[in-house]
Amino acid sequence: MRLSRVVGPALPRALRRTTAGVAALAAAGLLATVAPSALAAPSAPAPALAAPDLPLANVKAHLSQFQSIASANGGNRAHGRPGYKASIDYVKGKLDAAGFTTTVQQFTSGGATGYNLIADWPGGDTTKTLMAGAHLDSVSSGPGVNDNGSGSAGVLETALAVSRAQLKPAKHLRFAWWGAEELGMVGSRHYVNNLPSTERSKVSGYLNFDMIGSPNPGYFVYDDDPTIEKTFKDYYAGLNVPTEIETDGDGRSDHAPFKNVGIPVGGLFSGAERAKSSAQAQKWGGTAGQAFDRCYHSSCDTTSNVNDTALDRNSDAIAHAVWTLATDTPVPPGDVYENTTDVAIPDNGAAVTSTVDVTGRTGNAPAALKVDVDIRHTWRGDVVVDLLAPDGTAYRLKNSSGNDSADNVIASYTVNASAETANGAWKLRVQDVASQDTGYINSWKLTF
Ligand code: DTR
Ligand code: CA
Ligand code: ZN
Ligand code: ZN
Repeated sequence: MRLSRVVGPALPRALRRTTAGVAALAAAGLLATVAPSALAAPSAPAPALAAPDLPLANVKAHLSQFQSIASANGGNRAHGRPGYKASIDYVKGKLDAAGFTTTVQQFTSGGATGYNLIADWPGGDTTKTLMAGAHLDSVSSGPGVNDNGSGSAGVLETALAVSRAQLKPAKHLRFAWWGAEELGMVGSRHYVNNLPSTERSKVSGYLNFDMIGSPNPGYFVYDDDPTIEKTFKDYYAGLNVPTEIETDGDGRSDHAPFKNVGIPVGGLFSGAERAKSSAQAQKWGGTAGQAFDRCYHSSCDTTSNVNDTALDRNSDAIAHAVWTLATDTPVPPGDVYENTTDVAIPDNGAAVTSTVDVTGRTGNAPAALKVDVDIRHTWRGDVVVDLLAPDGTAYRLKNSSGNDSADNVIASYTVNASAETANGAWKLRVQDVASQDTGYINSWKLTF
C-alpha cells in the first residue's frame, strides 16, 4: 500500500493509514541536515545524541531567584513592574555568561514598556531555526513561580545545558522569554508580527512551556504538530508515564501566535485551574477533585507551589525535545492506522467495538504502541475501554470510575504490545457500565 499522508477523500474516510512522508517532514523543516563528517556512514543516520539530565537543583535555583526578585519588588514580576525587568536581567545575565547572543526586544502595552528576551546559540543552519520559549511575566497578584517561572526556568536550564555541552546542532537554536503573556500573549504576538515573512519561514518549530511544575500535576502534551507531539510522547513512554493531549490550550499561551502563521508548534503543560479527575489521579497520583494548581494566578504561587517530580521530568523533556529536533534526524511520526466511523455506545449495555486493519507490517507490534482514543461521552466514569489485539488479547486502557463526572475520553495510551503480531484486526472495545449518560466512539488510532 502506498504510504501517504492523510489525503482525505483518496482513502476511505473510515479507515486511513498515514505516514507523514519525507516531504511533510521537510515542509515542517524538521529534517535535520547533518554535516557529512558527523555521519557514521553515508547511509547510517546520525547517531542520536542523548540529551543531558538537567539537574533539578539548577532549575529550582532559578525559581528561587524569581521568588527573591518578586519579594524584592512588590510581590510580583508582572508586565510594567520592576520585578519583570529584574527577571529579564537575571535570565539575560546567565545567557550572556554562557555564550549566547542575546537581544532585548521592547514593546508597549497598557502604557508600559514590555520586554522580550531572545537568545541565539551561535551556529547551526539558520534557515532551519528551532525555537523554545516561555513567558517570563507573572500576574500582578503574585510571584508566578509555577506560572510561569517553571517554564522559564526549564527553558533557561536547557539553554545553559546546550552551552555546557557546546552543542553543534544541525539546526540553529533560538530561545525566548516573553513579556506580557498574561495580558494576552502580547510579547510573543509582537515578536511574530514583527518577524519578516522571510524570517518566519526559517522557524522550523516553536516549543512552548507554560506551567510545567504544577503542585497537583498532570502530564499534558500539546496536540499540534505530530512530530513534535511524538517527540514528547516518546520521551514519556520511555519513563512509563502516561500523557494526555492538551485539548484546551489552543489560544491560551505563546504558541498561538506562531501557530497562527503556520509554524509547527508543540509543548508541555502540567495543569492550571481545572480539577484533576479520579481517573487522572489513578494514573498520575495526586488529589482527585483538586485543581492541578490551586494557586493559579494567586499570591500563593510561590516556590512552595511546585511539584519537584513534574518540574524535573518536564525540564528533562524540554532538553530531550531540543536535542532530538535540532541535532538528529527527527523521529518519524510513525505509521498511523485510524478509524473515524462513529459507533454508538449503548447506555449500561453491551460492549461495542471499532476495528482497524493493520497490514503490510512484519513481526510483532512495538513495546510502546501508541493508542489515541476520542470517545465523546457525558460522565466518562461510566466507560470502560480496552484494546483487543488480533488474537483477542485484551489490554485495559481505562477502568470505570463512578465519580469521574467529566465528559469525554480524549486520551493517549502506551501499550506494551510486543507479544502481539502487528498485522491483523485490532479493535477498540468500549462499554458503558452504568445507567444514564451515553455517547459514541468518535475516532481512534494506532501509531506504530
Ligand atoms: N493561560 C496560561 C495558563 C494556561 C491555561 N491553560 C493552558 C493550556 C496550555 C498552556 C497554558 C495554559 C497562563 O495563565 O499563563
Ligand atoms: Ca532531571
Ligand atoms: Zn497565567
Ligand atoms: Zn502562564
